[in-house]
Amino acid sequence: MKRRLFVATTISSALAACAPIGTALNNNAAFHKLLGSTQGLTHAAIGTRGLAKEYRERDISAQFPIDSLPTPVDSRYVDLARNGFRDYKLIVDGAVQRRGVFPMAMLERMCNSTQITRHDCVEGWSVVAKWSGIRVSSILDLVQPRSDARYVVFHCLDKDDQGTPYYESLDLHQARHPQAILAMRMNNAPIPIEHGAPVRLKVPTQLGYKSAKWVGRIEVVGSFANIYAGGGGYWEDQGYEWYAGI
Ligand SMILES: Nc1nc2c(c(=O)[nH]1)N[C@H]1C(S)=C(S)[C@@H](COP(=O)(O)O)O[C@H]1N2
Ligand SMILES: [Mo]
Repeated sequence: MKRRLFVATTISSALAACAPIGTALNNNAAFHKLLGSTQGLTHAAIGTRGLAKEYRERDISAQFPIDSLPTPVDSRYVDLARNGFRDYKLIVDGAVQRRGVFPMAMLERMCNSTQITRHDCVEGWSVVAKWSGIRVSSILDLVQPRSDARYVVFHCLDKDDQGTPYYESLDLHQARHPQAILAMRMNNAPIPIEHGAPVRLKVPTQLGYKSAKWVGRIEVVGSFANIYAGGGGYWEDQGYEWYAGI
């Protein structure tokens, strides 16, 4: 137990110290195995209690790379975009006491949480941006997860070339982290289409792949075992860690 705690602490401080998460490290199988073996413990120890560092306006990066599956091309998304997303509605359903339908006007009224935080992509780049949005916890307070609820799944509107949609998930504790927001604004403007308009998740305490773009529906579930390949996320289904804490 003592040894595991030591290993977990060493990993978390190593990660905190290396600003861009290095590709070499992340491609290192031994590192992944180590991280996997301490995953539960690291999560319990530091995962959701700490806050990601908040930066100043002058730290905002001039460029923010685009790094994802292609922007959705289906007619639903294209029509929404053409209309400035005025007809967009966020659906929140699953293991909730009150299914939620949040039209754009309501989301805009709820948009009251701002952060300037760093985005760390697992491929080795990091950038700072300002995000404004709605705390995921505020959405959860409204729909009220049932007692069997454990995870919040974010279903996205983009698909890969096999037709598999992007998705991500957080457990309820991570979803209630004060910096976990459904962002609607990036650097003082509506989120650009290529960065996930009209609504994307921003989770600065975890690696970039958790910050799902183009969120269309949120599903609260007891287990994600039966969703797509059961890994809890598009990249997790291909072997990435579900817990992606920084
Ligand atoms: N819907 C969706 N969200 C996504 C992705 C994606 O492919 N599809 N890629 C993830 C990854 S790996 C990163 S690093 C960030 C990149 O966000 P950006 O394109 O705004 O830089 O989005 C994340 N969210
Ligand atoms: Mo990424």
